[in-house]
Amino acid sequence: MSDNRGYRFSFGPWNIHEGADPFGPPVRPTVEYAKKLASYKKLGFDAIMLHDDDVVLQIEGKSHAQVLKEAQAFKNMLDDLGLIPEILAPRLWEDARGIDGAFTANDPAIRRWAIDRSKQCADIARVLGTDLMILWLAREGTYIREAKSAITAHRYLIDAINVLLEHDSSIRVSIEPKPNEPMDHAYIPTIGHALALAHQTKDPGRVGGVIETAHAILAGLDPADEMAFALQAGKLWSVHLNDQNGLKYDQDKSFGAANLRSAFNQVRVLEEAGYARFGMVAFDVKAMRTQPADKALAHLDNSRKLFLHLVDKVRSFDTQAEKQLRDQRDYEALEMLVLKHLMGV
Ligand code: XUL
Ligand code: MN
Repeated sequence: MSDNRGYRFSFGPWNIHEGADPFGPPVRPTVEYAKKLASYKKLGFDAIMLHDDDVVLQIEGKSHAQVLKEAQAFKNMLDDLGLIPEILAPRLWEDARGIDGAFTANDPAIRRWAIDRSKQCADIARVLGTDLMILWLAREGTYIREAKSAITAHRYLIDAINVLLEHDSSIRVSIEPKPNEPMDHAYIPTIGHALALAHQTKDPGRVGGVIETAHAILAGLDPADEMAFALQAGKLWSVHLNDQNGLKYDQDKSFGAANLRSAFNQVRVLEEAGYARFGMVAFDVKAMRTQPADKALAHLDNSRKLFLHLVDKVRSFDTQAEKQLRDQRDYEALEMLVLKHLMGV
């Protein structure tokens, strides 16, 4: 049994990936779904993130009864594997109808479809036994500002969340902010936006956030501070740890791979808040495109191990010296204390 230092870890089936990018085809064969699921426990993971169509394949066109039946069969399979479903998310962005956004589409028929599919997603979550629904608002934005009314679009988002809260009295909705990609301008770019929106809904206590490292960096913000903002409000309901090399496309690099000190500070803020008691640590990471197939699970293993090393680093950090240096306002020495601790010298 591996020592997870009190944490529970999660990832999504999409984190085992064929390596395709917008400029090239897949470079690794598709890993059979059953094999993906079988790899979780071997890698030290207890939980799984899911989209509605990860649970019920080809979900569109299936009757509600059929969807719930397949969800139950999936739940039984997870139980057999000993896997906990962490979150469920409606994958609205892969349907052609959502091209101009789903909840914020100008066309009312598309908005209705998005809400109906999300309500169904809440029903699947209930069958699976999770109350946490993630909304990554992928295409809720525009390529050009003139394409939609942003004021109306934000109200549509609030309306959609209200419908979900009313539909299921126990569901919690967790918004995953991201400033861009696939859209040029996304409507909910930061956790500040997400929580402000949460407070305008009918039941703000059931609307929170999930912070992804890369998304915070893409917004030009510090991921640890974004997490701290949500934590102090009791609103950090999941994290998608990964890494990102500056303002580029969403890289989903292994946790800590680009900026170890930033990763240390993310773990530090989670430790300070006692996050392990109430949340799971999900890694939204992808193997490098150039990684051969036989080693294309290492990014998950490495992210989890790196996280655990950093937990040890946070727990063994000399907080007495930290306090003294803070009191002395000797920030150069405090910085060196951190860097030398990370380097082990
Ligand atoms: C996209 C992203 C998604 C969500 C789940 O950038 O992070 O994978 O985490 O829908
Ligand atoms: Mn994510």
